[in-house]
Amino acid sequence: MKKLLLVAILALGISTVLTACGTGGPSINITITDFAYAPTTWTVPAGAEVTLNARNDGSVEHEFAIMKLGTSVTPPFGDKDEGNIFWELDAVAAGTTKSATFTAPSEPGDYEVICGLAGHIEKGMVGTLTVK
Ligand SMILES: [Cu+2]
Repeated sequence: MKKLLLVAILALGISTVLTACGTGGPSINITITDFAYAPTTWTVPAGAEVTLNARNDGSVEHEFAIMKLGTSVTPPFGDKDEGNIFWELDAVAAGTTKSATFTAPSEPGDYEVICGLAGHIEKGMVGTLTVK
């Protein structure tokens, strides 16, 4: 009987570990159209492993680029801005969903999100990622 209890405890312990490994961090679900993000604000915990699921319902390709803290893009987006990108999901083709995981910044604050394709910021493709 004691042996059976031990086996049961061990089995419980193993399943707990597997569950801990299997569950991911927070996720962001975003719908992209020509030319907007929905929603336009997202909040994630600092340093979290975040899964981004971006669905492009538009008719042209779009991007989701997180700018470094304290930087923002003055349109048009160009070479001056490339170095300020913290992380980006690029080339989300029209009519598709693209997913990727990134590590949220460790520094709390409001990070600008933009689509860096020509003319897209000007048409409204701007959002805010809040890190808490
Ligand atoms: Cu775009």
